[in-house]
Amino acid sequence: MSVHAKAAICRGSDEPLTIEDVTLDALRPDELQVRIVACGVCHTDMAVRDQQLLVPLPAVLGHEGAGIVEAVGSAVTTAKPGDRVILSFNSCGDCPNCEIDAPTYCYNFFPHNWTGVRADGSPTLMHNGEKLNANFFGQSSFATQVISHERNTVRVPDEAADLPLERLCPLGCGLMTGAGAVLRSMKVRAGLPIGVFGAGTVGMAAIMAAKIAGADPIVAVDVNDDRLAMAKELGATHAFNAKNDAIAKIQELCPEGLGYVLDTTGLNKVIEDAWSLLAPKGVCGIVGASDPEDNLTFNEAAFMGGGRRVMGILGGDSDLKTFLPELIGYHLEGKFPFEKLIGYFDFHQINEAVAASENGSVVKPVLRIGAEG
Ligand code: CXF
Ligand code: ZN
Repeated sequence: MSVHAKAAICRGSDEPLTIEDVTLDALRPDELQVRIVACGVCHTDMAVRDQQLLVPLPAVLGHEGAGIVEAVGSAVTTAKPGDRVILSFNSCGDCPNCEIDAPTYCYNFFPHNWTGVRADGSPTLMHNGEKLNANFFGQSSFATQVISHERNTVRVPDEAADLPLERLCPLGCGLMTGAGAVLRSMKVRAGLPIGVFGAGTVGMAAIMAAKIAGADPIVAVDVNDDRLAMAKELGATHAFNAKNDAIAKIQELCPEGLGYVLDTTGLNKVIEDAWSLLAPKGVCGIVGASDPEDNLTFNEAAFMGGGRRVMGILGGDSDLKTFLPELIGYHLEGKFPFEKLIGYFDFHQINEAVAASENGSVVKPVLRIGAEG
């Protein structure tokens, strides 16, 4: 029997998203049917809408879904109907990086996440009797029902039974990316200074994680004073407005240099300035999406002489099945209060939610798509 659903269809930057009727394909053995309760809005959704990221359109986007499992394929063992799950990116499970539990760098990331169809080329969604691009990050969660895969579906641990899915959903992208950059990719050491450039979801998650790691001082840099105030609430010991001599102020605060800098802006000038602040053996992590034409320039002597490193980071090196429960654990202990970033919208307000993300009025918009109970 076909499963019918409502999904927000994206046709490009000239048109608003529209919620329309769609039909799900039959489940494959390693797939799950999930009834979506909520989904976060991430800048990567807009990058596809604007075709900076070439997922084919029209398509159903959304990659921070959370919901309740309705049905599972014959080979699925990690979740069963009725389970509460968080959805994240998909990966192949067989390549050299998946083998070492580094799936964000899956050799086959593209076919498993960004082609609009399954890795074998088959569609997961139909619209008016025709194939509709979906399977975005193995989910396409701007929809009431989705197909996900065993590898990108994480069961919510029982200890978190009281936490609403509408709060947990952004763990699957922005939050794990920022926290993972600090805790997993750069492995920030207690007592060393860190600078975080850009105070959006990723930067704020990095600041909370830097506090968990014991970094000191924790310096936030942004152009928006309200964001800087929030960064201080979440763990930044210092916050400087980039328009107001932030680099000189950081040099004054940490004359020996910073152990770590993390760029979430993707802007060349910001990355080069941040890199110039590093102490010997300092690490510059880059998570911000940049212009594909951009190249960075570093002084080679300072790079080699001080043993400095520049590290590209995808998804915070998150291994989903271990890292998402770890982050939920910090949240339950009160150390990862990411609920402060979230603003809620009803599903039909999806275009308002996208606007709120783009104009910066809400750090992490989350769409309420279905009831939890
Ligand atoms: C992604 C990039 C690839 C790994 C998971 C997170 N970012 C999405 O916005
Ligand atoms: Zn994302």
